[in-house]
Amino acid sequence: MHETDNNWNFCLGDFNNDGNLDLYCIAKNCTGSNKTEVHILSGANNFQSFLLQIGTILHETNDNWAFGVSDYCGHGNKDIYCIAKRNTNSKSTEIHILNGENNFQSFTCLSSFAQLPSYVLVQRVLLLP
Ligand SMILES: [Ca+2]
Repeated sequence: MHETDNNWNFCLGDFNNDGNLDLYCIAKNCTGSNKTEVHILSGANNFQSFLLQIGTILHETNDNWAFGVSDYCGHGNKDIYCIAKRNTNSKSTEIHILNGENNFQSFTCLSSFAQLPSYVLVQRVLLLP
């Protein structure tokens, strides 16, 4: 992995469920895909190869954003929690959850939509085109 800067955030999570924590390197802007990108380094070989490099459905982000990794939907794949801290349309801290089931190409899991806390539901409505 090349040198990084404030455009990058890092989180640990087991992407491929092999028992080794992998390193999620999140490129917020100046990405080739013009989306927030995730580059996941394999913990099985001490982070010497990538398990996934992909542009997510989330637009480019900046220092107003923080990220975390956990299985929100309970499907066994880790989701990425994208937290918008300020300058949001809702004037509140927002959480956007990228679905780990399809390599972060959708927000949350529609199957569990009804179970989402109300603040996520509000955010989900804001995300609709
Ligand atoms: Ca792993």
